This record gives sequence, C-alpha cells and structure tokens, in this order.
Amino acid sequence: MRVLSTRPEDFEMPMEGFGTWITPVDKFFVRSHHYTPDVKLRDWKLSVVGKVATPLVWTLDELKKLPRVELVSVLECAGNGRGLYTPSMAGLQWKYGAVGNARWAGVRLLDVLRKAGRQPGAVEVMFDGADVAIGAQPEFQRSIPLKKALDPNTILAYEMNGEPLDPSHGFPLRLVVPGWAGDSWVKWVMKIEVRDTEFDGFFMKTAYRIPTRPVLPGSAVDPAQMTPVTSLSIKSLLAKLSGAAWSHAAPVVAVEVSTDAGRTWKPATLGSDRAPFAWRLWEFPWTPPADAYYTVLVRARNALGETQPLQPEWNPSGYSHNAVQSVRLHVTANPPSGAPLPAPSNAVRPAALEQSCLTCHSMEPIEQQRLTRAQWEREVEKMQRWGAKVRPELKEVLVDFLANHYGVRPVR
Ligand code: HEC
Ligand SMILES: Nc1nc2c(c(=O)[nH]1)N[C@H]1C(S)=C(S)[C@@H](COP(=O)(O)O)O[C@H]1N2
Ligand SMILES: [Mo]
Repeated sequence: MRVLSTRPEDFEMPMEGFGTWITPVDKFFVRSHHYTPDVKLRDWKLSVVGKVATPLVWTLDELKKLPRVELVSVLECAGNGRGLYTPSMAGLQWKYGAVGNARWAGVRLLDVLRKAGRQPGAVEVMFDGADVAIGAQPEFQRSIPLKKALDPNTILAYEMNGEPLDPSHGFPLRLVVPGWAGDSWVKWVMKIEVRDTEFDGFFMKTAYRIPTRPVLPGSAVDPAQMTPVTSLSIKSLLAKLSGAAWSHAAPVVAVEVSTDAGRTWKPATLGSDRAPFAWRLWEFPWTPPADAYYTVLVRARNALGETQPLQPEWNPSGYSHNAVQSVRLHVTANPPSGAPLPAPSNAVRPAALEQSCLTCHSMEPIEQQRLTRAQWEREVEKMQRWGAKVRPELKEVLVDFLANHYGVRPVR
C-alpha cells in the first residue's frame, strides 16, 4: 500500500490492484478522517432516531434477521486523483488507487427505515459513526437525500468480500451507496437520523463540495456556489495495457486505447466479470511495432454515451478526477538501469514543527503537499482552528520552513 498517513489511516491501493475484479481487503484503500475506533460488538448498538414513527435500537444479531442482500460495487474516494491536479491544493495527495471493487453484504437501509416508520416532512437521512474527531476538527457526519436512502441498492453492510468488515473499513456496520463517491459511505455507523431539514455539518456544507460550473484553476470558490459530491464519473485506468473502468449507475460499455497519443483509438477487450456497480476489467494485447517512445491513452464509455475529458476540470478541493490517463512508454532493447531514487529529505525540522504539528498526525500528510506560501499560511491557520498550538512568534518560521521544503511542483 502507498501510505499517505499512518495515524489517522490513509492507504492507497497499489497499481496491481487494477488487475483483479474483486479487490482483496488487504489491498483495499483506506480513507479515515479520524483515528480508527476500537468498536466492541457487545457495546455496539445502532439507533434509528429523528423524524421516525418509532425510534429503534438494534443489535447486529437483530439486524441480521432482516433479509440479507449482496452486491459488488466500486468504492472510490472523491479525492482520488487529487495529486494529479495543477495547481495543487491542500489535501491527501491521492493518485490512482483511492478506489476498489468489493462484494458487500448486509441489509437494505430501506428495510431498517421501514421498521421505524416516518413522520411527514422527512427529506434526508444522516449517519454518524463511532469515530471521534481529532482535535477540534468537526465530527464526520454525512447525510444523503431520502430518495437515495430508499434506493434498494443502498445497504448497511456488515460484510466485505465474505468476511465481517475489517476495523479500518467500518466494523461492524457501514453504509454502501453504489454509484456514489466514498464520502457518503459512512463507516462504523452507530446512529441514523431521519431529518426534515438539510444537515449542515462541516462535511456537508464545507468539505466534499464541487463547483456547479467549471472555475478558474487556483481560485477560491464560495461553498454556496458549490454542490455536494454525489455520483461517480465515468473513468478508466491503465495498469500494464490492462486495467479497470467504472462509472456510476450506467454500465461501462467500451474501453478504447490509443498508442499514438490520441490520433487513433482501438477497442480493448472487456473482462467477463460484471455487475451493475462494479468495475470492469479490460485488456489490450499490444506488441509495440518498433523501439520508440509511445504515449498511451485509455478512455471508457458508458451506456449513456458519457466518456472522459482529456484534461481534468480543476476544482478547489481536488475532487472527481476522471481525466483520460496518459502513460509514456519508452520501448527499447537497452533499458537504462533503474533511475536513482530521489535523495531522502534531510530537512532539519524546526522544533516548532515537532511541538505544533506532529501531535495529532505524522509527517506524511505534510510532506506530500506542494503548496505556495499563501496556501501554507492558510493550512497552518486551518490547523490552529482544529486545535494546533502555534506560538505567535514561531508561526513565520513554521510557514517559511513549510513553503521552502514543500513548495509548488516545478512545471513539467
Ligand atoms: C489538533 C490536532 C492537529 C494538529 C496539532 C495539527 N493538525 Fe494537521 N490535521 C489535523 C486533522 C484533523 C487533519 C485532517 C485529517 C483528515 O481529515 O484526514 C489534518 C490534516 C493535515 C494535512 C493534510 C491536508 C489537509 O488539510 O487535510 C496537513 C498538510 C496538515 N494537517 C498540516 C499540519 C501542520 C503544518 C500542522 C502544524 C502547524 C498541523 N497539521 C497540526 C489535525 C491537526
Ligand atoms: N465514520 C467515517 N466514515 C467514513 C469516513 C470517515 O472518516 N469516518 N471516510 C469516508 C471516506 S471520505 C471514504 S472515501 C470512505 C473510504 O472507505 P474505506 O476506508 O473503507 O476505503 O469511507 C467514508 N466513510
Ligand atoms: Mo473520500
């Protein structure tokens, strides 16, 4: 796994993960805003409250008496590909692997909500997990519209790939929202609240929003001009002239490959494993006609005729990346011996960094950023709001260090 953060846990699937239809749990990406809670089944209960006719409390055994449903679905983080945007923005720098395809089993959310009944005026359903916010960061609570909650494909899953959920993936119960980005797939669910007003917590009103229209790259956009990330986009990725392609509810119908930088496109062969919300493997047998330098592109199309953009449309938080992937291949009989690894950063860390920054999380989330001085200043201020203690006279030193060592990427 590519470790983006050890604590909280943020792990990216390696590229070989695109070679199997079902992603094994030990290769499945993990995205957790807070530390993984240690949920003990004997203490765990699910409560269903709010605008319901009868508030209910369930144990897992009681839930398991409802009809069991199973489905295979892609789970992709809205931030998958954030690390590919220019200009770069603050956030975990996911490249390709914040996505996986698993077999989920559990009960329909619809069946649970039916048992509790509804009061008139219900519009959405909010989910709260057992994880506790780090510092003063807001709790991870998310809502989905009632219509999506009543979709028979929306499930409360207690199993992933035939096993009880792993603690990192939400043991004992998580929400599965096929076709929607991962931020709606609340883990460690303990409370479900039926609401007659829109939930306005941080992770709905500030985070996980994208502009309703394309915006000037690098600009700040008022959250009021943005809308929550919901549906996934059509997307395909290449790993060894084979890979995986996925979409939202509409199935992938074709994957095309260009080995000449987009001049001509040829169909790839789609794998036989398929399910409505799953990804589709593809392969493209190809023998390079000559030793040369090739630019290989891959794009998918779904049943609605949607395909992928050549360039990503930038947005402030780096969500929904689905641009056509481009891989440069140097085909040669005499490959150079492995490129030297970049020298490890021997930056001397100012004491202020240890004291102010490394108490809640490790260095990894910091050193993967490529931000301007102004962006670093805003990032340090965000951390202060979330509880970081920064001595006023040392703030400058800290921001200088961050901007000097983790500044913007050189233009390619
Ligand atoms: C009080 C706890 C706390 C302290 C202290 C802290 N952070 Fe954070 N930091 C967080 C939380 C919470 C997150 C977000 C975790 C998530 O959502 O995945 C975060 C995430 C980050 C990220 C990832 C990008 C992002 O915005 O999500 C960077 C970079 C970062 N912190 C830098 C710093 C720096 C620099 C300092 C020192 C000035 C610092 N942090 C101190 C709590 C803290
Ligand atoms: N309670 C809780 N649920 C959560 C999160 C979280 O931090 N806390 N992260 C969400 C995000 S942003 C994603 S992409 C998915 C990731 O699920 P995974 O870790 O099982 O891959 O879980 C979602 N559910
Ligand atoms: Mo996510």
